[in-house]
Amino acid sequence: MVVARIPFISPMNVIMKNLNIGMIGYGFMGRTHSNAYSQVNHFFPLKYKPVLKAVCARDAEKVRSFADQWGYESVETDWRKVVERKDIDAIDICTPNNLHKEIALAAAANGKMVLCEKPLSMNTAEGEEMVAAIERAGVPNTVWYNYRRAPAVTLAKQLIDSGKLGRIFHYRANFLQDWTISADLPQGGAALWRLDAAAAGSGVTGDLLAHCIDTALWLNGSITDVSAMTETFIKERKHTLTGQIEKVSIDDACTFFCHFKNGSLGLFESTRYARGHKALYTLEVNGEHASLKWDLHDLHRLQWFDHGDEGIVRGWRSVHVSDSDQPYMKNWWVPGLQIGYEHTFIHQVADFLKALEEGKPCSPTFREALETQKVCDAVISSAKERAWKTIAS
Ligand code: 4PW
Repeated sequence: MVVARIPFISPMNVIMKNLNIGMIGYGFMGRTHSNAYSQVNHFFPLKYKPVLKAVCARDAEKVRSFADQWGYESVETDWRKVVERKDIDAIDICTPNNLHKEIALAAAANGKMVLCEKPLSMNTAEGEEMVAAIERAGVPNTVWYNYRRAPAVTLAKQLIDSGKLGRIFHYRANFLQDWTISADLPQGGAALWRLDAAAAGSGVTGDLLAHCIDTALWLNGSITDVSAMTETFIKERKHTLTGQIEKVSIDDACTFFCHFKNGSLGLFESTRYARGHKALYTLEVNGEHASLKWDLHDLHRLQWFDHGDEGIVRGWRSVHVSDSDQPYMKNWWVPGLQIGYEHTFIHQVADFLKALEEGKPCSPTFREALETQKVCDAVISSAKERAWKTIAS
């Protein structure tokens, strides 16, 4: 790892070491990550300071303009150069999913830390190769499953781990959108790679349910088997790259049931055809003593029902997660004030840098994210074969 020789003092009086970031890809996620790197040291006392060293994309003019806007020191148009650069410590993979494996393997071979956008890979086989390469190289790694780090979701984890819910019976989650309903929308190319199976691997399963699965595995433990159905509502779309009408091979919608190892039942639904819903991620956990609910559109609130409350006032409580003893909140404003979606990414960078400082892994690591990939693969093959599928351990 190359670390700058000259330390400087942060506003929080911590001696800092530069951590030079080389980001590959610069779309929507490139912006969320760049913002996180820029903001993190203003709010979290950390030894490491991310430096926006290089950003890489094929279009030289567009990547230069992105670099100027976000303050990257240099640009590259070939990702292989970035992973080989001696002045880069960490590679951030923000490309479409079909490039994750190749870049991660090359980054690991060059001894770089790797932060990879979700889902980890196109499929389990690729994910296994990535885990092996990263672990062989022994480089710090993480996958950007950001919703774990919404303060109310992290609080849900604390409540479940404390045993307050008791035995868990049910876990259910939805991720609903409506942006692909028009049959005129093409597939493929820069903005629409999520609709192209060759670039994305799958549709809503890898893009949206992967988030729900990651959170579920974190909150409620392993999934043992799944039964799924998928649908592709629009069967053909023009492909942006070829100009031809081509078959659509992604899943537009997916619903699945599952068993968790702890004996609870899971129900998950995702679609890009729920008219009126733009990005509605909701989850609910029902336990013996208590239940909790969370909704991305009201991300600061955790709905909480405690059966132990006195009968005459027993009911659902809406907990506004903004007090300084609640997860991440002491680093922000004064109690009662809110933060938002972009902060989940800042929290992930803060946790990654803290883990680096302490020589610990930052969850979800590649190995942990591989578990989500296995569930996604089982879901897709269950739907295809109309059969229950066991998750390979
Ligand atoms: O990762 C997901 C994206 O691909 C996001 O969390 C939401 O859904 C917003 O855009 C898509």
